[in-house]
Amino acid sequence: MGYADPRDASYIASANQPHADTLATDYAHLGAQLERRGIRIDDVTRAVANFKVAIPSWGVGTGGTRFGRFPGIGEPRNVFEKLEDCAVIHKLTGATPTVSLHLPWDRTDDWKALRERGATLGLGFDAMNSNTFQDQADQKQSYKFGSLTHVDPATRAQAVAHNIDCIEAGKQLGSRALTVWIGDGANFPGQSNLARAFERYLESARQIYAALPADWRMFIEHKMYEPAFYATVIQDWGSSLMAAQALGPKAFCLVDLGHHAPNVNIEMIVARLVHAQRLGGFHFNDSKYGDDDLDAGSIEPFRLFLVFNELVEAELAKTPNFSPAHMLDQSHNVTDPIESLMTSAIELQRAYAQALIVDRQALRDHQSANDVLMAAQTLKRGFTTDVSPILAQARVSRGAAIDPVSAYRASGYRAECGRNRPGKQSLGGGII
Ligand code: RM4
Ligand code: MN
Ligand code: MN
Repeated sequence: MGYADPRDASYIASANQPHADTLATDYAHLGAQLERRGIRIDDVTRAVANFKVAIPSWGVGTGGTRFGRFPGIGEPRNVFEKLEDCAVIHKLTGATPTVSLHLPWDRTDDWKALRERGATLGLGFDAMNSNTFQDQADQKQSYKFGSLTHVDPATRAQAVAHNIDCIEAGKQLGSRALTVWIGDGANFPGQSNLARAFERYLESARQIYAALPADWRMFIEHKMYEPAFYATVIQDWGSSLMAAQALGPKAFCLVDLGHHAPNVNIEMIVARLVHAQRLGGFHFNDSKYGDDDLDAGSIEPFRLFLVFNELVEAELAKTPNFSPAHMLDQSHNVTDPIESLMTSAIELQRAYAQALIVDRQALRDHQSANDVLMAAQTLKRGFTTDVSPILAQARVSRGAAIDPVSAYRASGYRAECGRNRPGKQSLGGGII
């Protein structure tokens, strides 16, 4: 099988060629349809083309579950190889110009070289993620019983120092945010003093916050359970918001869609955090039961649309301090991670486009008149419109692919990685 670099502009242009006429027809048809609703299709396309989402560095390797992991072909073996894969995703979708790193997983002794390689590939660096939910070989104190909230001050100090390290590395990469998710909590009632653990969290988080450069933000990520199965210290948006408000104006809440109980109304959480001006950003993914980390929009696309509906409302309301970071946080256990990440980035753009084409004036009028049925129908009409031609046209405007997955498959990139990345792949269980 031949190989063509899918990041090459002329490769993408030739892959687009057979689809160009169909796209022009479909786009014109949708344009006429939207015009009857008073919407200019090119405005929507432009907004979609400007939509960006960060790729999680840990998402380009094949994931697993606690029962095992089935490695894929040619997985990246270090952060430099991860960047290569991220560049494929970005060049083919035009939607993912940044990468979010996780330390120590992505540690390198040359941050400058990494930043330069990123720049060459057209990639920058989004939020840095700290990891105090696993022990590393060279570490003095164990996180078995917690990190930022541990009862032992030495363990808390070590966890704080690691977060400050992440900020230092991020500064060299041009990142401007730190995401803190801790697994701290209890597996049994009585194991931990629930009130004191939160106080210890605030005390540790204050030290991290103090190390943030002036133009950085700190994202506090809540999660209901796992690995703590009885009580997690930062378990929901209430604790997250209290912590953000206690820390100061650079602290924000991060909503990972998979970190809630099934059926929780996430779009309402988004609306409340927008109101509090503390919505820092998202880890997008999808789930059926828990923190499943499935591809965004693959299980509950309507929920994703409703989240984007709140974001569009916030944009239109010109909410102060509103610039949520968009990041994916997924684990690809049975698909090619590059294909899943491209598809997921596009699903976010789809939800955004669907929300943009909602007739807002009609919606307001129906809401004011208490016309429940028409309000619901007006909102849903955005969701039921096939906006695919807008998404494809937005990609074309960025020099990206009309059909990213088929262009990627035809390039032979994965097989080429299989040849260029020999060596033993990890066979251990777990999410990494
Ligand atoms: C957690 C959480 C964090 C991610 C880790 C790998 O469940 O979602 O954001 O860094 O997983
Ligand atoms: Mn997450
Ligand atoms: Mn998670």
